[in-house]
Amino acid sequence: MANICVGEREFFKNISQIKYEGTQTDNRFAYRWYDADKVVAGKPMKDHLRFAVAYWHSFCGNGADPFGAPTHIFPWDEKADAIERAKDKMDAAFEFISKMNLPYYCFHDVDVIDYTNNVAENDRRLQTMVDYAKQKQQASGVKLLWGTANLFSNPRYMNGAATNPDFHVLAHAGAQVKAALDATIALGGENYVFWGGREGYMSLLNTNMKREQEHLAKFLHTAKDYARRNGFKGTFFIEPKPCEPTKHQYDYDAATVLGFLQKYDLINDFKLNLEVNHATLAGHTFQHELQVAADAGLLGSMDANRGDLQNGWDTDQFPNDINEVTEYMLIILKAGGFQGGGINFDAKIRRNSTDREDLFDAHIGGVDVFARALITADNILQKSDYSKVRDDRYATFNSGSGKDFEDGKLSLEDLRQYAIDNGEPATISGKQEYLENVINRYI
Ligand code: XLS
Ligand code: NI
Ligand code: NI
Repeated sequence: MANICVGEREFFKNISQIKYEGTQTDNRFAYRWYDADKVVAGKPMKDHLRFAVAYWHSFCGNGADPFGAPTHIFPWDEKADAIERAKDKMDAAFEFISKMNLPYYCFHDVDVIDYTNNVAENDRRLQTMVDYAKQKQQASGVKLLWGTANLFSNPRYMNGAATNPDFHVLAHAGAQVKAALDATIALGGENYVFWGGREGYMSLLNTNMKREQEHLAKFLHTAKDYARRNGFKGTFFIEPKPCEPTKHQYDYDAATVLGFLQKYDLINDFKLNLEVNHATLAGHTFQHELQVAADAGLLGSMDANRGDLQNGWDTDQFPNDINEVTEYMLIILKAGGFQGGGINFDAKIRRNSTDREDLFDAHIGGVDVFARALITADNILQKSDYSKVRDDRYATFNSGSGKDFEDGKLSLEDLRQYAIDNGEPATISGKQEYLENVINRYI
């Protein structure tokens, strides 16, 4: 439960704290499904979901796109002095998050304070804002789910950060990560994210892919060692994405990152932060990415959003499809939840969603769809034969020759003999439509 935390100016006027009112309420500014302390599948909903608000989309994203100027004109962006402006923005952020009654936030260094091209000055600026954030966290009870460094917006990163062919640029990335780690540690951040938007290539003609990937691994080791030496106990997350802004990003998808972490001996410190719209950009469902991570024991956290089914871009819309999200929650519940992370709304309201209250509608919808999906998925697992239908498909491996095969006891000749002895297999249904109906039945 967050304490409402309004700064000198109230930015979201006439909206009080969002509370659970149940499905019958007519109040638009209420949760219909998210009842934070209600116990589902053995623990309170808030402990399953661990919602976070993303600083960048909600308080920095101004609606500008490659074809047009900003449409979201923020009152917290008015003052001339960078620190004063940053404090107003932080007041707005904590007012919003505490009014939403959500437990966490996430930020990039440059979301919190504008950076210059002077490393020492940037460190000072961030430190000032860390001190301010500490007060805000304490007053509101809102915590930092993860911090990160933006290694993609500054023009110096146009050829990559840790994978830049110029060591000089890599060193600047190191300076930035050091400061962002210091900030995360100082604020009690529970995790730290690496998303490598420019860690990839635009053309292989000018790229030594092997060397760049080795640099990336070395960079991650260096950052990890620094953070551990300085007391960081949390988890490092890699956030996969196949492309955009680069043509090809090295952290393409969950399976690619898994291989990378194994190859470079990073698997014990790093887990995955998966994002819905990144999965679909990679040509996967989000369920696929979740399952790959869960099976590898790497399901760390998720960035919640959705893409556009027609154009396939990284549109970062707020999640609202209950069928889809129920399928996510089935996998997350079966995996035993997130390892260290939670659900960060890496989503933005549309360019033409220009009312201040639109940000509330967006987050309320996102929170409720996950809460409802959690309840639905738990019901499916408790009350339906969903798990049994799936398990039963593999029943022939539970005993006899199937079990022997799993145990590595059968040769190819043994398989041949079994085929001869047992004739043609019977046809067995995969039951997909039935299982799809089960999902709908419990929604
Ligand atoms: C961009 C990413 C980014 C990361 C944090 O597509 O989702 O926002 O989550 O750097
Ligand atoms: Ni993204
Ligand atoms: Ni993201």
